[in-house]
Amino acid sequence: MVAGLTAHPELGRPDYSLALAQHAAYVAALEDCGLEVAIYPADEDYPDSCFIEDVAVCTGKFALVTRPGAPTRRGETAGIEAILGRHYGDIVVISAPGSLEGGDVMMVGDCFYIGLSSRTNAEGARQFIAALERRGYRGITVALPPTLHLKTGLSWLGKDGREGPLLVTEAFAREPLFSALPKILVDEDEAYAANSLRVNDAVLLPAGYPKTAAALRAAAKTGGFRVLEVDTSEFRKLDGGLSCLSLRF
Ligand code: CIR
Repeated sequence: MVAGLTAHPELGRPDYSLALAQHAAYVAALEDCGLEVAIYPADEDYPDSCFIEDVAVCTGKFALVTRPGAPTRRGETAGIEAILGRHYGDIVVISAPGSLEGGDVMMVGDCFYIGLSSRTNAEGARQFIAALERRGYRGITVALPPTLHLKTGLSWLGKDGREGPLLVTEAFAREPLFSALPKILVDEDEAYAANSLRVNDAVLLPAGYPKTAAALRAAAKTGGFRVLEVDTSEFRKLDGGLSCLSLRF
């Protein structure tokens, strides 16, 4: 993973041992939230393959195998269909010239928001929306401010399609599509914390973002969740966050 893509080389090269320890703590946090976690072996040919969220989207009714927009990541999908086949009978695969990465997909109940980014193009989104609509879901594309993925800038903290706040940076909060959702704003200097993760009764938040942690703890009192901080500093150096490291279903 130390050779993964990054738009922030100034953050330095990841410390591999520390990354492994952080990954183990992340798995433990997911288990603490009541999840059963399956861990797949590293694919040494693809340093970004630890960011497994980008190669698939798991819905309640079907799974999608994506076609990553980053050329160096395209081969990561090779093994994913067999893995998804253990859990899903219905699998859709994005085909060329479409591209889509799971980091651009945010699920809010039966509606999937799809960011159009340098990794996800209109054709990839069109194929995904067609698959969603055939199964009774909705898909909506979102134009993005300059960023890697949609979920780089926001996370929906609701559960089971029920109302919940959007944890969001100022730049993403201006998007009219999200005007009806209650929001918890993330300060620009803590923007990385916008990629947090609601799992059952908990919100996982990257460690080291005190203003966002305080805002979430305040929201937790009425929001019906607890806040768990998980350190992902080494994955941040590769532009990866909490959601990127797993597929949840
Ligand atoms: C990449 O640039 O593709 C990886 N280094 C980081 C991917 C992060 N994935 C995500 O936000 N879903």
